[in-house]
Amino acid sequence: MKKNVLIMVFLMLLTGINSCKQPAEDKNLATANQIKDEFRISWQAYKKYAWKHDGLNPVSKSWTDWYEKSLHISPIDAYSTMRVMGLDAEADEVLRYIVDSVNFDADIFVKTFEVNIRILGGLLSMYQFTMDKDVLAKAEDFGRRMLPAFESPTGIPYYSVNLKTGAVKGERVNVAEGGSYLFEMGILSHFTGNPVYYEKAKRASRTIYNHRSAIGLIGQDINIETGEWLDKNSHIGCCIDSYYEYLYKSWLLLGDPEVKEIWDNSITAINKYLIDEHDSRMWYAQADMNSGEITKRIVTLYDAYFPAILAISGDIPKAEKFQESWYWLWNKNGLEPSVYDYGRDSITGPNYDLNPEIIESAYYLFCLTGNEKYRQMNEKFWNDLIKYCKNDVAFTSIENVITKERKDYMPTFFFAETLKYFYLTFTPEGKKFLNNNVFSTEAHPFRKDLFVKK
Ligand code: DMJ
Repeated sequence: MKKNVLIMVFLMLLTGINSCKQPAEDKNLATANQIKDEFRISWQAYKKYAWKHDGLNPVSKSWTDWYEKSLHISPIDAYSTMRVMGLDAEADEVLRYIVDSVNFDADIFVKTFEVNIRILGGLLSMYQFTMDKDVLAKAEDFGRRMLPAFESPTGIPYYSVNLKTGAVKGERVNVAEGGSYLFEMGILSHFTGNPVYYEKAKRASRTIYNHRSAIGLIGQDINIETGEWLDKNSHIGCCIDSYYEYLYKSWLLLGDPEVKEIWDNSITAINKYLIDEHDSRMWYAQADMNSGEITKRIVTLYDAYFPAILAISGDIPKAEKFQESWYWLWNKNGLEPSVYDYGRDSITGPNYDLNPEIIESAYYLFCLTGNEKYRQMNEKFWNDLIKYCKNDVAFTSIENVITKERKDYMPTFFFAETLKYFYLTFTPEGKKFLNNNVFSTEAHPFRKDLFVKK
């Protein structure tokens, strides 16, 4: 009898101890499962209302194609998230569809930058998950169709290229459009053994770097035929962002020391001239590339990728400080506006299009600092998305973060990036995943162990 009582007390104590630890872990797992369920629901809506098209319009329950012919961007972008979430049946269906039914021999002009990060990046990541030679052949076919864009006098690609004829258009590009190819084209060269892709990408990035000012800053827009700067505003945000992102990430994955040197010199100039403490918050301002004088105290929500880059490149203090500013901005309205003038405390672009950057940075900071507050940030962002952006079939972009008026579009990066970073924040494998992979700017993950050892 006495023995039974002792066993019972012991069991009660054990349950008590567990119940102190378990609820937080259970809650995180439940959130990860909820995110996965929401992915599945949105994917079903895409399949029901937009299958074979580029994107879903969740309010009108219809579809959008970017060009005269569909490029199947949603499934290509969604694939790697399906694999990360273990949605293997959905992933296999996409794989079969892309291999058997998709053909890029289309007489259409496509935006070189966008198809690189979404289509080429998506296909390369599909290849990495499957090692299916047919997928690599698709990726190489697509990469080959992009190459004519790089035949400009400076080596910086034209704004758009015709996938069938190789004709090109658009001499004015911003630096993100002109210099964000090192990663995907480097991976394509690595997988195919053909160096031409990386060489073209590197020439483009190097040309941009070589046009830097005496104080080491670059501008925003450039003429790719003459190399003349058409917009001399220097910043880290929208329209320059992934140029910087790919300097560091490409070095991390592919190990080219010349690219690391460009990154090191660039980040030194960025931190020297663009950091702007304003109302006790830290921002990166816009400045004249020649004088370094601040020209605008404006940020775009794309700039929120920068805490993630600062964090993986080792500058945790600045990453944390900058992320705090974004968290503050999000909490003003419960979603973040696309353009914010922090100098005047005024929203100048009120839309929010389900963008991932602030969520991506919270995920990186959670993994790299271990601080629970970053997971809580993503919990807050997730709950706000559920509250303001979810409708009866999927999620939709927001016209105005103050009124919460809705648009009728779910961008393809919502599948590729936003839901992936949310999920990885809450699943127990999330930290290890960041440690073992480098994400493209579209969040397609690539395993470090398959590439160059530095
Ligand atoms: C994505 O398509 C990519 O991350 C790109 O580099 C810029 N941002 C969008 C999502 O906001």
